[in-house]
Amino acid sequence: MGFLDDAQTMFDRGVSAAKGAVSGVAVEQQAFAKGFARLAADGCAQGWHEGNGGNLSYRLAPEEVASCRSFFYDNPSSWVPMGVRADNLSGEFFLVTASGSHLRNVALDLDANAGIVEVGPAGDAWRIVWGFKDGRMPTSEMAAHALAQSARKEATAGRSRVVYHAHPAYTVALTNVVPLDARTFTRTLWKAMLEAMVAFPSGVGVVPWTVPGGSAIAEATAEVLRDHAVCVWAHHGLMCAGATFDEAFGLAQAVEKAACVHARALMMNGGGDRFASTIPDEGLRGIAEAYGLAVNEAYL
Ligand code: 2HA
Ligand code: ZN
Repeated sequence: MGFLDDAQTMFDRGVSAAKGAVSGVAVEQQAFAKGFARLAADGCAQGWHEGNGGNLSYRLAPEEVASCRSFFYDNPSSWVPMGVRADNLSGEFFLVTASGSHLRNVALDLDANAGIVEVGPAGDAWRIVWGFKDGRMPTSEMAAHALAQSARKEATAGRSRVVYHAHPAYTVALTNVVPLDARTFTRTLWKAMLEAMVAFPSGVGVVPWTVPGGSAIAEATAEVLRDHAVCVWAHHGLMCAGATFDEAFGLAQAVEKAACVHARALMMNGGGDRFASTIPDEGLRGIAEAYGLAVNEAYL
């Protein structure tokens, strides 16, 4: 739904639709918002978002904040504590999916199923400046998104902007049968198929079963994301990050493809993991050299 379809809600929040209409391209029509909606739809097409499963956040660039400002509510919401703190997010703006929203609906109605929050000066609270129509709120995993965004911003000198949480089935299934240490889990995926190491040379970290939605999973995930672009949540899903929507989505695809190959190989092999052939250890080093990858040496 375009913003003019819902002018009454906008007026209720103190926004002049007329002001927005004459001062730029609607938020929904801007490239970052289209990329956000497309990733949500693509994740659904993969079968990774049953019901309201999964969530997505994007850290706006300063010029994107500038081009959205005329559409922001005149009266933002009051500040809501995040339950975690990230100094380097002070003053940042995020487009985030709404709590309870089904990702299949994000592209159809962005300002109901997502919204933009501003992070406060202390990096420990957010307020709504756009979207989250009809009293919606940011995702239940807002704390995890905040600390993940913070960790990846730091790890990539500010390049990373997208954090994506999905429930891909083979990745989740693998957490039932593969030891949950990062080295074993990473090598299992790397050895399943060539593209795995190419896509995630820093490997994947794993957070053992943790109740979602709070600061515990947020802190454990941020610890992993300091030196990995992907964090697997045992018996739940994965959280991954990238500079672009393509990068984050491609990572999730590569992890899930490798998990799928390994799972199918186990099935073909009667359940055992002593395969007739795998990529040997020297083969992994060979991939790293051939592609010039900044590979995590501890996992070779
Ligand atoms: O329902 O995926 O992790 C959203 C989630 C919680
Ligand atoms: Zn989830």
